[in-house]
Amino acid sequence: MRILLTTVMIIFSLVYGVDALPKSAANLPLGTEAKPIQSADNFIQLSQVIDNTPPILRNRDTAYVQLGSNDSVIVSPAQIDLGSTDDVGIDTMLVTPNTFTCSNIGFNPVVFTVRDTSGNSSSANVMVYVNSPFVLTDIVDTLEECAPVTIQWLGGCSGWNIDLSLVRISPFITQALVVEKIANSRTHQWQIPPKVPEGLYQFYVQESNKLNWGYGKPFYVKNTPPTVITKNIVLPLDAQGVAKITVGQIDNGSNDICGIDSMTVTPDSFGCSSVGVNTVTLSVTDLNGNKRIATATVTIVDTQVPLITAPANISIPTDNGSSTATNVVLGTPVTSDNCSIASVTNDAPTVFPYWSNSSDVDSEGYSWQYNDSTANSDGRR
Ligand SMILES: [Ca+2]
Ligand SMILES: [Ca+2]
Ligand SMILES: [Ca+2]
Repeated sequence: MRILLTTVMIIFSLVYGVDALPKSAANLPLGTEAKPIQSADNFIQLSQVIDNTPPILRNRDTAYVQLGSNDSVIVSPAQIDLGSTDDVGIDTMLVTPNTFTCSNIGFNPVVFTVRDTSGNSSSANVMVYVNSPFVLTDIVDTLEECAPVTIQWLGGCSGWNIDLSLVRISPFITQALVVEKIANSRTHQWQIPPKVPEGLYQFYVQESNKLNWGYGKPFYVKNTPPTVITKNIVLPLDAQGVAKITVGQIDNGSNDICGIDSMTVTPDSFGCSSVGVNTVTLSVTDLNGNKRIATATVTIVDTQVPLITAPANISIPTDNGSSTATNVVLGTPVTSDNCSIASVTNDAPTVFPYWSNSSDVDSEGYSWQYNDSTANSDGRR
């Protein structure tokens, strides 16, 4: 009978394999290794090997994770495991704790546990580094100085204090040009500051605990000179023969997005020699030191006519034996003008006829003519 059973089991094993051993062997506890062994007396025995060996851990010392858009993250065992093994089989892997939020920014100790199918387990202390990096959304490739810009970023936790910096990356400088502190926001309206040198920049966002940061896409800051608008003017010389202009008389609304630092006009002073059309240059400099010029015309006019007061009438005797007079000294007229004297002339002859009364003098007398340097004239008898 025993021989018969043995024969049946050997045949059974050969045909169906170990898994198909009789029910009493197949239902051995999980992790039990069952194999047929032939003993000296030709009997089949069932040998049980109990799994007392815990899994062999292979894991990271530190796992780095980022908070999601809901400001939390669940760490999976796969983010820590590097291929842990077990002689029989792994049943479960656990990370405890496995859920992190904004209050866990930085290093967090966790326990990584691997359990085999027999209930043996191995554990390791692991650090989970939680951060919430900023991802700045793209902005345009080029921004003009002083241009308004909307900066938006993902990441970070609500309520964080943010340092927003404008960083020049080419030509490289080590310091952020501008730092603004922003509370509790993921968007910020800003303006490219004035006096920013042209170059490649990027925005840099950093949370005040310095653990979380993010860069935006590089963009070029371009400086542009002002828009210069002029107007032409007509200007009279004053009583001293001088005309001065100010930038306000030539400027016709020049502007710059950053604001204007200074305006000059040259030349700004005119004299009698400038009567006519003159070209002036208006130069406008913005707050960033960018300069642009434009010209205008200043037409100088001399509206002040010269004044002449003829010398007093004179009565002289005729030359001896003659009815005329020669070598008459007429005197000097009194003249005035804002510009210089071009000429003082009279139409008196060298030989004066005889006039018997003053009415002849009034009707027949001679005139003085005075011309100023700007071609104005005055005449007096
Ligand atoms: Ca095991
Ligand atoms: Ca400008
Ligand atoms: Ca004059």
